[in-house]
Amino acid sequence: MAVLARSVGCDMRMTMRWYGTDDPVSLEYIRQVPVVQGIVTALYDVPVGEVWPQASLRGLQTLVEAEGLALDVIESIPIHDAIKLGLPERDRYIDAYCQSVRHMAALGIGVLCYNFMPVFDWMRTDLAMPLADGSTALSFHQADFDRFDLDGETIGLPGWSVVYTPAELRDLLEQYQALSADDLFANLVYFLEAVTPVAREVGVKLAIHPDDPPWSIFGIPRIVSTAADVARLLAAVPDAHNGITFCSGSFGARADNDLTDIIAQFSDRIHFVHLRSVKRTDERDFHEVAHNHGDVIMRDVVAALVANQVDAPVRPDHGRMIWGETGRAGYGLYDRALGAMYLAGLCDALQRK
Ligand SMILES: [Mn+2]
Repeated sequence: MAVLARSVGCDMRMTMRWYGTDDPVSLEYIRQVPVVQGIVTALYDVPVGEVWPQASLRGLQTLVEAEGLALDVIESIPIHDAIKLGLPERDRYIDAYCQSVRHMAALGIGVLCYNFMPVFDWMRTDLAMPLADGSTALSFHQADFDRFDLDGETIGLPGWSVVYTPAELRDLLEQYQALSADDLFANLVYFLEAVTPVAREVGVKLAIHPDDPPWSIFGIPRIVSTAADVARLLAAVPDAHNGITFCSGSFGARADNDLTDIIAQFSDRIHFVHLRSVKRTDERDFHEVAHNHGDVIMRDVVAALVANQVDAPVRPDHGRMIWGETGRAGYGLYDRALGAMYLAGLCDALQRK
């Protein structure tokens, strides 16, 4: 009996995010998703700003490789607030960042997804919005967000209560509210002008993640929300190692972002791809949906990736919670596995002539 090779004809390097040994979704389960070859992960116990020890990264890589998978992408090494705020001590943290980049490169890990969003690297107002089919998904509704009370005794923001105390949050927001978008952009360019030469030297592709959601919240600046933002950033530091993560869900939360145009325009600077869909219900309202539903037309997105020969690992981004699964919001196994299969299927079909 003939054995079929996996995904004949599809060049899409499929990966899944894994949150380390505490993740309820194990590597043993991820490897059973037949199209997945690589893992996206991070060290979660290193304080922000410190060097990631190469031995710890190697330990992570060993666990991944023991399951027959490859550690393809680091998502992400967090950037210290001193760098984002442009404080005098930022150079020390940038040096540490460069050292972490060298350590991942020494292990052959070639892609680094990171973000430069102040305070919150994602925001939703509901982590388990019920959908019509009985599944749940993450959602953002501006009116709910606007009701959030910054002077409250507790942080009512879903997902952030354990990260900041209310006093810490107010203090941090005040510091960022004093920055203009151009100030924040200048701080990002300063960071990239130091890190990109190291990335080039050691062969690591930097892939900044767009803002999520792609508009300003709490009056703090956002600088990676649109195609124009991306164009400005890539032109400011023109080295090919300074690239982006194309996240269809983040860009797709704005109707004025043309996803296939963004892919075509920046194809040689897209170093990592997140694929998920959103349903936009108002200008500043959306919820996440299955990979084949909603306002992100995934066939068109995958077709654009294929047509423009984007050479980057892909992962299904957030999934819904289905079949009674519980766990980390957006990062259950089942719906991400369905997504991975759908995405790889699209790619297979589109690549066959
Ligand atoms: Mn994403």
